[in-house]
Amino acid sequence: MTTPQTDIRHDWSPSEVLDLYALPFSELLFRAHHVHRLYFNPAEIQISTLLSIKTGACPEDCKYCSQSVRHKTDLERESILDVEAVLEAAEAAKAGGATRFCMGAAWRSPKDRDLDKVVEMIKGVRALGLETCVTLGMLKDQQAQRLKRAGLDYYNHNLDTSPAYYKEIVKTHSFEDRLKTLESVREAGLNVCCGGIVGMGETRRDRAELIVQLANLPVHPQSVPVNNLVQVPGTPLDGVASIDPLEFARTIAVARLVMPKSVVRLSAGRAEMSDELQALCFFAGANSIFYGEKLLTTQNPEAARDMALLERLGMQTGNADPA
Ligand code: SAM
Ligand code: DTB
Ligand code: SF4
Repeated sequence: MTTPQTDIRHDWSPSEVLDLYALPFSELLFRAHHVHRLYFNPAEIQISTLLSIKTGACPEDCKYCSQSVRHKTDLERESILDVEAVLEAAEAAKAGGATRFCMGAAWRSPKDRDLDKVVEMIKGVRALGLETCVTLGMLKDQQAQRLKRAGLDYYNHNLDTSPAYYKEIVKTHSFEDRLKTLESVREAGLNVCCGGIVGMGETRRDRAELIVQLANLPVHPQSVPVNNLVQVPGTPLDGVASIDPLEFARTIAVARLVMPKSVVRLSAGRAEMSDELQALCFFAGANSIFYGEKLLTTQNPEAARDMALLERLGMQTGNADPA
């Protein structure tokens, strides 16, 4: 048997990543699980709770998203929430066992006055003893620095798919724009949460090229969300062929292998997944989930179902800190 690749690399080529994808399924999962155990307690899962702090009416045209003003979805738009309402939700998330509270806004990029309120939210959530994450769209350097000064722990900004396929999915901003924001966030000293979506009609090569882009960033994102597309009626991607569940598990395993120390989050799409597929994903190296009945605008599994699943699997919630 070849020794699993365990060093931290930033020079992955698409063909190497495609070779990992092409391994026999059990071999790929075995290798990924082996690497997972080198850095993490395999029985531990980090849980984050999400809240949409500004919903809908986004000027961008991302084909997967319920919140674009260009798509006719049933979503009710909502202007930015009051700080008190956000802190109430954060307290409830903490009481439910979450260790991180993630706040998402449907903006192309925040205005400086939008950040005034977000800064208050970050300070308040931190004071409750929770880690903080926000996802607000594209940032300028000084905005990222301001969020860092407010005490923000993580900024989420996904690359979403391969550079080539990105152009098919989003026309109002570019893959390069995404990379620029990631640089501002990294330079500000914030932890980076960056991953993508599968099941958008992309090829395996697109998935491999997304993973190459993530792994070849100057620092691996500390958190890598892997979302399975939630198909939303009224969005252009509603009705696209869904991804084979085993291919989804392979994607988790490949992400784990090339970013061994990153926390890999089994993100959107769990409500539509079987318990068995989720168990396979945890074995393949996923060690974080979104917890609570709602993602941003779509359904997540009920908290009780998740707790029951973790118990059946003999897993516990925790920080999933690298060993
Ligand atoms: N507007 C900001 C942005 O685009 O970065 C933040 C919010 S946006 C909703 C955050 C991420 O959610 C997207 O980058 C995408 O990865 C994910 N997402 C959005 N809609 C999704 C869907 N229907 N299914 C799966 N993931 C989705
Ligand atoms: C991420 O990668 N997934 C989360 C979080 N980052 C912000 C969002 C998932 C959104 C799923 C669709 C929705 O609920 O609107
Ligand atoms: Fe707007 Fe973000 Fe949705 Fe794109 S993914 S439409 S930027 S909220």
